[in-house]
Amino acid sequence: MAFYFNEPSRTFSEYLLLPNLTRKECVPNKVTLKTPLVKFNRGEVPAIYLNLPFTSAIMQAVSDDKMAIALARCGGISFVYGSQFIEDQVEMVRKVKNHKAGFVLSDSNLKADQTLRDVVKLTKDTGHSTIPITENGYPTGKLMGIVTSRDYRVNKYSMDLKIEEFMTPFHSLIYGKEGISLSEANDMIWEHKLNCLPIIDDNQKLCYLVFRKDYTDHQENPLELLDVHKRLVTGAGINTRDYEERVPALVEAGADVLCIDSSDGFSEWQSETISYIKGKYGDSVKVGAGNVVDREGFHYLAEAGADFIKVGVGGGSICITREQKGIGRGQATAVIEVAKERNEYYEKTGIYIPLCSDGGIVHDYHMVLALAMGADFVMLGRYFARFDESPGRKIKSGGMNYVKEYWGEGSDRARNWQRYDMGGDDKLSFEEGVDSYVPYAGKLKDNVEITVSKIKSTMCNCGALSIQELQKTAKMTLVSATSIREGGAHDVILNKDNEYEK
Ligand code: MZP
Repeated sequence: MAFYFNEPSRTFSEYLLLPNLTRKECVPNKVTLKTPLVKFNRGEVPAIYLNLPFTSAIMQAVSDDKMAIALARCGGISFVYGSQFIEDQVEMVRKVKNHKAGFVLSDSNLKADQTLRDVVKLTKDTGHSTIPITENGYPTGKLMGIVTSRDYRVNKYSMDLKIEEFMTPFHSLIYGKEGISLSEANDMIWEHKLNCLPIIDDNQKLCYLVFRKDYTDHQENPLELLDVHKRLVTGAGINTRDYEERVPALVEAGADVLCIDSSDGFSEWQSETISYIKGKYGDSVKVGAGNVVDREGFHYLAEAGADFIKVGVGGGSICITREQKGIGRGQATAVIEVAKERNEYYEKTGIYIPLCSDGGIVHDYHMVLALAMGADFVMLGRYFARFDESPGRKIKSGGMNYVKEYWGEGSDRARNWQRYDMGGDDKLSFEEGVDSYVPYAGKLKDNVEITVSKIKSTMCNCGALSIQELQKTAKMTLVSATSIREGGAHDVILNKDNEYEK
């Protein structure tokens, strides 16, 4: 006979935290959100920590190199999506690892025989007014000069004027040599009153630009997640099909941690993939696995050697797996049960395996609930898809509102059949995700700062200065349908137009 759980599975919105004693030292700026990313033995420290408990979803519409750079700069980590050719994913990982704070790869370049018309168009298209002129027009070509808005007058010059006639030529430029530190570059910028310093290699090829405005860059990102070589940390998604080619390429490109991306991780394919990685690289390559929703799933992947385990099936905002296949579990219940198993596993073996709550986070407070229930970090798709740094297009939708594209990995658009692989053909036979829009929300950093301040504030109410303390001391209650209504503004007439000021 089938097994039945006695209780229904529940979502985050069905729970609330109760306040605990707020000690006087419980103030937001004393709260740390540092959290382990990979497993560790009792008494030891994990090889990788996150400074913020946020990871961005392994999705085409979420985690490319731009997202990975922006998130690592705030203290979290992205898993660059794996539903693309290996070389393309490797290139994205390389871009993150080669990113040097304050050192920018030029994205607006022209050749000296192009015209003022090309300059005006490029400036309009990119919004950038500093244009390096290279021999071949590529970002890393031989530097021939630079054009800025101070070099030409649109109304006075002919649009057909060649760039070589008005650019500042190489021999008049102040430049830095490759290997220069950011503080040395900034000293040159200040000494020579520059807005931008090009950095070149021994062959005069352009490497980077350093801008005056990026001077305070590092100070503004104190939680930046860096490896031992001071490069940004990034993850990468893999699948259970082409791992023998993909994993070595990603490791070679410098990915710090991998994660098997699958809608159902309780499978022998996941175990085989982990075995391959651990057999080839030992513990030097870290790999997360998932997704699971119960004790057995967790135990299986823990024994298989996963470095962290992702929890969640069917709760993603773009996910229709539950409707299509009748598989899944309310996200809160899944996290609570898997966390119990993880804690028991830790008691028995002395190995602490971090848990990631993946999908279904709608409100910022859901993140605190997930952490309090035992997750060490959360994975977010919809949340990050709304920002400037996500790969989806920003589109105007009626009135003044903007939206961004957000599509599921199981949608016809992403066609990530490996994520839904049942060992059959290499195709997606039916959709498990939708193609959608999310409201545009601006810059990642601005939004993450607000979310973090909400989380810290809640933790202070709960009397917890760290995630670990929150997990030990949180008190939670289920809420009734009617008490949910009580939680929002109710029984008042909202003053939307500031009537009283008129
Ligand atoms: P959310 O943050 O948008 O609610 O959920 C993101 C998560 O949904 C991803 O991390 C992934 O686990 C899952 N996902 C991605 N694509 C699909 C799909 O097409 C999906 N069904 O469920």
